[in-house]
Amino acid sequence: MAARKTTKKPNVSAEELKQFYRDMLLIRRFEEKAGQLYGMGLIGGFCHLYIGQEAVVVGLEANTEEGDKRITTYRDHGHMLACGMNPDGVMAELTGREGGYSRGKGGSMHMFSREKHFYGGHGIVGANVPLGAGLALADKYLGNDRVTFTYFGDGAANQGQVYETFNMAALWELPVVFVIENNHYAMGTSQKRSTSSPDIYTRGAAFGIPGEAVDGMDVLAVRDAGAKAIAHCRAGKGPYILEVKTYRYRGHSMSDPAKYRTREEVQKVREEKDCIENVREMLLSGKHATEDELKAIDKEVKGIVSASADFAKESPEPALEELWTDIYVDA
Ligand SMILES: Cc1ncc(C[n+]2csc(CCOP(=O)(O)OP(=O)(O)O)c2C)c(N)n1
Ligand SMILES: [Mg+2]
Repeated sequence: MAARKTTKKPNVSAEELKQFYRDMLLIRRFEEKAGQLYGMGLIGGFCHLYIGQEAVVVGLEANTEEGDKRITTYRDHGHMLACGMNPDGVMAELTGREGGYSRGKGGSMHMFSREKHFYGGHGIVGANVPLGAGLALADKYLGNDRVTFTYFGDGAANQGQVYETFNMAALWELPVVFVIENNHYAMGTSQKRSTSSPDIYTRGAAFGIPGEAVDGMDVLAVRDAGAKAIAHCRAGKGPYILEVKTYRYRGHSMSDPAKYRTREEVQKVREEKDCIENVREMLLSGKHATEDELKAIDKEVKGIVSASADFAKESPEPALEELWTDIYVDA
């Protein structure tokens, strides 16, 4: 295996590093299981896996506080787990069961948790970006110092509504971190074929929004960039753009012929940059954890994921009457 680039003197405790390892592994194993259930026909419709991108949400969640908000796209299971939503409820929603976060009526792309301040789960590319600014506007109006994370992709970053949102967010100095998860592809279209400038983080310049790019395969780099972005927003200085350079290992969705890139390209990133392997090596080489400790974490994670799959299979399908609920708010 090729040598990995590791941060020389990481400013991180053994506990924090182990937590990162565990949280990223939970997302990866959860997504692998979701892929299996999809293959078995237990998950229907669309399903977009987050495998490869785990360091983005785990790194950014590290500095969040109670009441901070997050909103994202259809590639959303990792965000849910990272903000502490229950894997059972997420998996049951994927299988369309009553025990799911939307009582089985939302599926992969439409889950929400008021408790964890997770506002979806949105299938329309770019549409969650103005909604994220709206969440931040609510906090500004209420006069608290909460921050909203609005996640979207490199493809979405080419949409007009993103720039309308940048304008208003800057004008109103909204506490929103725009997180561009640049995995270099929008479905089968590479960034090179679709995007005039490779540095998406500079696109806030016209609105006076500061931005920076960060290595999204390095959870510590993401954590640190996130801390800076959050501090900026919490201090009332307005929005911030983080372009997180990442990579998805699986197809765009479960039905992706994967003809737009080579297996070798994917393999190379996996071997040289994988965010979980990076942390594993840091833990072992820095003697922050033993092989046995890591095995225990792997076992714990596997247990949580397989319990979530059991829960999702055993939970009943929603009753017919559920068709008439959750349409309007009860006044
Ligand atoms: C308005 C709109 N146009 C097109 C689509 C179809 N579509 C779904 S995902 C996607 C690609 C988006 O890529 P990106 O923003 O880079 O996010 P990623 O899938 O890489 O996470 C497209 C074109 C859609 N869902 N909504
Ligand atoms: Mg993309």
